Amino acid sequence: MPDTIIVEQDGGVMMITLNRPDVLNAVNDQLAKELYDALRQAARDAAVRCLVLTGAGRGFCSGQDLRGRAAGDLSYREHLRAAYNPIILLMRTIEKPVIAAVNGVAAGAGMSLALAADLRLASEKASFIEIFARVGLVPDSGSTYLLARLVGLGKALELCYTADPVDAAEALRLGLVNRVVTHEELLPATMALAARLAAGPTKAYGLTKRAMTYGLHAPLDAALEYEAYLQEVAGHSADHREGVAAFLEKRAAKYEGH
Ligand code: T3D
Repeated sequence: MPDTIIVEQDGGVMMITLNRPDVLNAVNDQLAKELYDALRQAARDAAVRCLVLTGAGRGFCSGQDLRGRAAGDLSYREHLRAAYNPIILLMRTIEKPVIAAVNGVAAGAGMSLALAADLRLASEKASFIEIFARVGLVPDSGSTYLLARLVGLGKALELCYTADPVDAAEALRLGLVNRVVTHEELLPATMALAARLAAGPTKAYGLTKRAMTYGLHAPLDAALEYEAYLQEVAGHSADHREGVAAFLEKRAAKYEGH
């Protein structure tokens, strides 16, 4: 049983709650491992068709546990390779929608975790801080890659140089989050969206994520070719057959995710 996260399943939705509220869900090695294991489990389990990541208490995640590193630990490079990079890669490649429900501060690698989700819903109490410069570090865990793609290079560098907090309203204006809701509405709104996505054509969603990710760094001709290839795959799915049948029969589609 994990100790630093809570894993709950509601229908096709798996919710993972980072659960070290006393330190705003700072990431220690145990949390990193438990989070990675939960994501792996979700990736393998066909019954999980959407993931939600949130934080317990008043924070989303304050990044690396600054009390957790000791002399004799792995080098920074090895630590990132071992603890963070596998989580970020898995979040970006898991072929199911991943939603971050950002309930409070998301700082440092905690902001990177939010950025690695497909969609971000934010409470009005959420804030985002590329806090690394305050402790003399480089943004990591995907922040240098993901932030500029969301808000543009100039804004991304400003946020990283200043390490100033971005509140929820500004995050929405910048395109850093998809939606801002009241604090009380955050989980209901997130779960409603997650349930809707979990009832969708999971196979097609997964391929969409793969194609979009590929398209971020591919030339147009290669992206078009890759879309055509993935459409061939989607075109043979049961969900595609069901979608067309539902249209012709004038009824709602009942997707099974394959
Ligand atoms: O391998 C490697 O190590 C490299 C990887 C690096 C990845 C990174 O994420 S580097 C960045 C690490 N994170 C930070 O520098 C953030 C540190 N936290 C803060 O600056 C502030 O806590 C916040 C701005 C996030 C929130 O401020 P505030 O005023 O709302 O809360 P607080 O009072 O500072 O924090 C509440 C408690 O949580 C407090 O403990 P206390 O005094 O009540 O016993 C605080 O010490 C603790 N806490 C918050 N963040 C961390 C933490 N404890 C350990 N590590 C933390 N990251």
